[in-house]
Amino acid sequence: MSERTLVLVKPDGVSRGLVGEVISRIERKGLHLAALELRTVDRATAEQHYAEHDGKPFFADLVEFITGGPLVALVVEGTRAIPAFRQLAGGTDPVEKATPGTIRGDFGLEVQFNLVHGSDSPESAEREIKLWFPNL
Ligand code: DAT
Ligand code: MG
Repeated sequence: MSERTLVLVKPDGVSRGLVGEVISRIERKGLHLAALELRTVDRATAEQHYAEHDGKPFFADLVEFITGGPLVALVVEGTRAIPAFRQLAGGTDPVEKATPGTIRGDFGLEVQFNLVHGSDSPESAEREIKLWFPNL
């Protein structure tokens, strides 16, 4: 059954010129793009997006980072799109958890600068797609 997930190419991915690489991997996996936009996000949206991490020691840096430059927001669609993109992205820590062959494993070094976001559950995907693309 087809489902949708919210993907971000975070500001580090944009500044490093990896937007095409990420989109290429999404398309080669067989997933489809349902929405795509380059945008610089405000603090309120960033805080809502990462609300589950409010209060954690890295929260302030995370919001600072994600609002610090343009990012690319996408809605990606396809069979098992949510776990499929998480698989493409690799684990949160690009060195300790993400394996080579994944986006983070191939291009990331630091946890904070791990290049991409992908919704982690159907509930998160619904919430995040509403936040980023309210008209979709
Ligand atoms: P993911 O992005 O794999 O879903 P997450 O939801 O646990 O990971 O965390 C959201 C983001 O917060 C993550 O992509 C990078 C940052 N982050 C997580 N844990 C961190 C830590 N220990 N130190 C610094 N940044 C962290
Ligand atoms: Mg997460």
